Order: sequence, then structure tokens, then C-alpha cells
Amino acid sequence: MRILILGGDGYLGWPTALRFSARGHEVSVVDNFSRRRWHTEHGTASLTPIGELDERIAAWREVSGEQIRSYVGAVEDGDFLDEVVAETKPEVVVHYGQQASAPFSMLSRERAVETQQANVIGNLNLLFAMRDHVPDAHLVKLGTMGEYGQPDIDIEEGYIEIEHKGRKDTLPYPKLPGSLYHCSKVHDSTNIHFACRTWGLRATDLNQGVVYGVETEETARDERLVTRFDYDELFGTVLNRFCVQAVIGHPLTVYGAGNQTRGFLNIRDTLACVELAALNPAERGEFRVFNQFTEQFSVGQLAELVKEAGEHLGYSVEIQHYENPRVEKEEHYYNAVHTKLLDLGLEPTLLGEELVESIIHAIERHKGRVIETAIEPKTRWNPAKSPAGQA
Ligand code: USQ
Repeated sequence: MRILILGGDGYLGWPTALRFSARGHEVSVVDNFSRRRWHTEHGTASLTPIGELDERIAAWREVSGEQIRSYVGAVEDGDFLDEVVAETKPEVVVHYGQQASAPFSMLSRERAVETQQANVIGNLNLLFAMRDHVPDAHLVKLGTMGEYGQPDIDIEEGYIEIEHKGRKDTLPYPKLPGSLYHCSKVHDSTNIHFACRTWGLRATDLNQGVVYGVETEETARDERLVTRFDYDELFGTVLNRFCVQAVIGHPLTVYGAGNQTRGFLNIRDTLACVELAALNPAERGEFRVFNQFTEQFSVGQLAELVKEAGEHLGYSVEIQHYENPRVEKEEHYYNAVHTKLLDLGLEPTLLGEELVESIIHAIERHKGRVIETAIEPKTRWNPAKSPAGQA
């Protein structure tokens, strides 16, 4: 298949490009290196030393004999994206090309606007480009479990059957996003659903949980193929952060009580899910939603797991509860359905001590690159509240 990957220089985009290329698909990637730029602006960087995109592509050609085409530009630039779609004529578009950090979107008005501009406008540009050049192509869009928030009922996969005043309908599941980043993904889902209903596009929204892990089958083939790994307070996700903290002797930064529960998955499973979605396309006019995670954990459970694994490897690991910089529920019901990807054949990689130890070992190799000042949480959801959470 001809596959276009937006955000092909990122944590998930790069390994996804390698996966499809390794399987013999014709892969093109788009990126404007915004993640690299945001890190430079904040004095942070990937733990893993990643080469420039063209160097990584050259390394992949050397290792695999396969060619990946690259286009440098922003998805917010509608003319640029239109030309890329017209030229590459993809059968599948995998859209990761977004600002993916909740804290980044809460930093300031400028960062919130930048997030929603990149995400909502970029996605809208893509929908028009697909309508005009490849109306039969399948959009595989990275959404987020955070679109649903933490309602006090079970979370369904995208839609819920509602009975209201004696009548019934199946409607999009209600959304309660927890940051302006998560809001942008809700807006995207609404726009994609509209495009499917109105123009007959086909799309799968992958409502993904929190990803962890360093390595995939393809990135492990050569050290020049490594993907980025963030651990800073803006771009690092919680389990990856805890593993880095354990290695450098920083207390594990549990926000608040630590009973916040989320869905999690290994980076290898992200690739498996995206591949399953691509190989089993939605119908024309269908807006399909998959909840993409494999297990649920509370933040406190993850901290305990990292402490155990770290201590097994000889580290002394302390768990520290920080005043929660976010506005989020710390005690809540959480039960999210996630059967559609399993029905398509997903075989989950389950989290356990051994897996955490393997992540810790991968981190140890680059321990000297950790920027310690990037770890402490600084970004508050509501700066009007004192750090102690008092109004
Ligand atoms: N947390 C801590 N300590 C930390 C970092 C985070 O206790 O040092 C807590 C947060 O308060 C939150 C939970 O861990 O309750 C998850 O935070 P996170 O930063 O790992 O993940 P989140 O902000 O939810 O965003 C990440 C990705 C985002 C994706 C989302 C999936 O950055 O792109 O959409 O996970 S989900 O969480 O299901 O919405």
C-alpha cells in the first residue's frame, strides 16, 4: 500500500514508518520538526540521541534496502499538505502530526493557540486534501482516551446507545477532555466524523491511552534507528518519566494522591494497532473509533511497579507525592471497553517487572544525557490556585 505518515519524525511516527516500510509498503513521511523545536525552546531534549530525519532515512536504507520519502513542512500549511497528498496519492494516511502534550497546551495562551492551530487546522487541511485527491483512502487518526475524561459510567468505544424520553439512538460518546490539548482532539473527532458523513470519507479514530517503552522490532536493528524518548515534564509520559527518575535517583513524581487511572500500552502495541487498523479499513462514510490501550493502571500502581523493578536492579527508589499541578480527578471510577482491536487480532504486550527492567536498561545507556532540571512539574492547569491547591 501507499502510506503517508504525518509526524513521521516523532516518538511513534518514526517507528511506524519503519514498520510499514519493513513490511514492503511504499512509505512517505511529513514532518516540520516542531517537537525538536519546542524542546530546543525549553532547553530539553530526547534522552536517546536521534539523528536528523534524512540521516535516519539513509541509515534505514542501508540496513533494510528500503526507501522512505520525506516531505518537510507543516500540516497547518494547507497548500503544502494538499500538494503532498496530490503527489503521493496515499491509500492510507496515518495522522500523528500534532502537538501531543497536555502540559504544553496549558503553559500559556500562546502555547494553547499553537496547539489547537497545529492540531485542529492541520487535521482540517488533511480532510480537504483527502476529499479532493484521495476520497477512497483510509484516514487512521491518532486520537486519545483523554477525549472521554473520567465519567462515572463505563467508557464505550466511540459511541453509546442512549434512551431519552422513550426514544433510542446510538450517538458519539460524551466527551470531557482534561486539557486544551485533549480538547483539540475532541474537535478533530467532530470534524472527521462530519467529513465521513458528508463527503463519504473513511476514518478510524484510535483513542490511544498513555504509551510507554523505548524500542520496537525495527528501531532495535541499528542504533541509528532509535526513536526519541522524552522524560521532561512537558513531553514525557508518566511511566517513561518514572523509569528515568529511578535511574538517576530522583524521587518518583506522583501527582496528588496517585489514584488517577488511565489506559496504557507499550509502543510495540501502538504499531501493531495502527497496522491492524490500516489492514482492515473502515467502510466509505464510516467513522470508526477504537479504544487503543491494553491495560488500566493508577499512577500509584505504576510508581510501585517501578520502585520494585528499580530496587531489584540495585537502585534505591523513593516515591514522592507532589501537589497536583493539574486539575483532574484523583479518585474516580474507570472502566473503558477496549475489545475492537483485540477482535482484529491484537496480542497485547503486558506490563510487568521484567518489561520495566528492560526499559530501565535501555535508559541506563543514555543516563549521562538526562537534564535533571527538566523533571520537576512546573506547569499548572490553574495558575490562579496556589501550589497547595488553595484558591
Ligand atoms: N502524572 C504523574 N506524574 C508525572 C506525570 C504524570 O502523576 O510525573 C499523572 C498525571 O497527573 C495524569 C497521568 O499521570 O493523571 C497521565 O499523565 P501523562 O503526562 O503520562 O499523560 P497525559 O497528559 O494524559 O497525555 C499522554 C500523552 C497524550 C495522550 C494521552 C493519552 O502525552 O498525547 O493523548 O497520554 S490519555 O492519558 O489516555 O489521554
